[in-house]
Amino acid sequence: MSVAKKIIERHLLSGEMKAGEEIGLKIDQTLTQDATGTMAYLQFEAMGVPRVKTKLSVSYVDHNTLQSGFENADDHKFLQTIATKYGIVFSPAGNGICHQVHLERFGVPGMTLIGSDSHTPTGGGIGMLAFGAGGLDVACAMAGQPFYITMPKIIKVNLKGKLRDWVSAKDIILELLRIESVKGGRGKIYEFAGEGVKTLSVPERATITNMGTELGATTSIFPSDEITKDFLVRQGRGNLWTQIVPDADAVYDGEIIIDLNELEPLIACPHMPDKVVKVKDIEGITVDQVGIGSCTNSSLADMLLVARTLKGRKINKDVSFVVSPGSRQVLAMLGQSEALFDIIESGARILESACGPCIGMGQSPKSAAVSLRTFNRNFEGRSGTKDAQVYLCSPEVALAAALSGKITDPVKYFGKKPDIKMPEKFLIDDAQFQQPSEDGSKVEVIKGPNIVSLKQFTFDLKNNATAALKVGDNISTDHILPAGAKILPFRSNLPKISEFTYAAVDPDFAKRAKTIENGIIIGGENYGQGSSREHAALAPRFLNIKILLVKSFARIHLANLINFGIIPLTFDNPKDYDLIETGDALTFADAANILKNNEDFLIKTKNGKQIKANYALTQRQKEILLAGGLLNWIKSDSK
Ligand code: MIC
Ligand code: SF4
Repeated sequence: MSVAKKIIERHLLSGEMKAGEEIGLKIDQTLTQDATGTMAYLQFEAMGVPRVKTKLSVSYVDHNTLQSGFENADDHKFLQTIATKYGIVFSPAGNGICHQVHLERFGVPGMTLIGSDSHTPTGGGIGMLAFGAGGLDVACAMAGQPFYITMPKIIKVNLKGKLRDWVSAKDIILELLRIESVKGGRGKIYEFAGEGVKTLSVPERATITNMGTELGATTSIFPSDEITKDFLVRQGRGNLWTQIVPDADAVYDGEIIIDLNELEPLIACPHMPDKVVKVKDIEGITVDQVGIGSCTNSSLADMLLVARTLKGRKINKDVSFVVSPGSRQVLAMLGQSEALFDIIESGARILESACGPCIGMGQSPKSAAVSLRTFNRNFEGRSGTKDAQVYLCSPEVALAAALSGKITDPVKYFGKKPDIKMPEKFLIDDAQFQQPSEDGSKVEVIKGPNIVSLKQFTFDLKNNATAALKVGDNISTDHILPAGAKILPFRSNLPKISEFTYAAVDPDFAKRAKTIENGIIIGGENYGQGSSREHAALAPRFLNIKILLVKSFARIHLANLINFGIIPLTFDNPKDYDLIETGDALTFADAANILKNNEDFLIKTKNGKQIKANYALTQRQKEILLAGGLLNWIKSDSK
């Protein structure tokens, strides 16, 4: 058996480990972050469970840390009080980015983890089976419910050889993105194996599993081996290590071979993480901004590389260079050595240990800027500047650009790579994690004015709907509901945030949708890729969207649509996409009856043509839709 199958088998509550079948998994740990967490905890609260039933649940504040109004601070207080009430560890702002901190202080090989953030598979770097999910699915897991997924195919990524100097883990995942594309990973777990695995440290592995998300993968995982043990020992958690390696005769559903010796520095061009080219092929482009950080490249190893490389050098005067260490531990350890001094002296701007520029929480680049970032997403407008050209690359490539002012191949630019020595022991100080109170019954949950109560939906679709919007392929949840410093503070306020739905794609969408009783959105391939934000389903539902009809869906968004009672349909014949335009009136038989009786979903277009739509839903998912969403279903007798 593969590593992934071994862990799935140990956590299987329902279904069979056959690719394509629905399986229910027992979840050991959960994590949330503040941008999705407020909604997740409101939903958990509505379930009426007195205390979380997981082995460990952690609530992080790392996204909405810019407090330019009362909203984010209201959310933080709510999260702190609800955590202590219900048995959740609270990690306040300043502690660091959830995935980096979880790896350092909480991750355990062989355990299952779900998080209300799409980059939760970062935990795969330490041998966890970790999934991104909508906030409501995380709330359910905290209440002791299974987590349902379609059993993925397990793809072996066979790493051969060893990386050369200035080529890094980021280049491995960029290479995989080049090969597989942003939709290539759907329905798959990428399991890393082969000789090359032994040459990669836990943070390097985590860089790779983190960005497996950009492939659309269900998750990605590395074995738990001696290197994992070494990491845990240095973190003072060696007792939690267990070996989990594939059997010698492990069977996989496919194999991809990457020869690390042959890899060169790579870079993803605007505006998709899979638009990957060799750095040397686009050398010379002038760079305005460089950012090093985010949950994919903010570990101590990354930061020490930055410090050692910048020592005695100065950042190009035309480059705005920002560095965000991933956690308090990383920042404190930089402060203990000369490393922080070397970074500051080079001309860098040091940011808080948080998501920051990765989610447009500050540091939006200048108009039409070229920005090189070690982050994981470069969707159009995500930086906060609509016409910015954002490239994704390794810290090595970012450093060469920050110093030279141009896109530059670091292999040629730098000569020998500095030797980075990791400390024997990490600085361990867990004082900033707040443990929940023993008896939560007396704890008051504080809800400031930014926390707006949940809205309950019902299934009220009959036999007609109007096409409220038509969009193309690879629509991300950043397109559906943008993030950034101006919109993120309304994540706990559905009526307000829904006004921004599709704002950058069609500024009139929200107003128009509200006037339609039953709306349909028409989409292309891989609809809903990217972030796990359930607001990308909730806000459209609030605006009366009842059906999504697309060529194909991304996994987390599909689950979120069902959770909030939106019927997810796919074109039986993708060419029928051309038969519907925005504003068209569409008719069909009674929608509830179609679902109940398993009938074909036949849609009559404005011109009288008939379109067949498919719905690959389990009985459980149909019941959820007919109940008006997961929260209603959980509370109803049908469960
Ligand atoms: C992101 O990287 O897009 C986010 C912000 O971390 C999201 C979660 C969110 O939208 O709150 C994610 O990746 O799921
Ligand atoms: Fe935060 Fe960016 Fe990571 Fe999302 S991808 S969790 S915004 S650092």
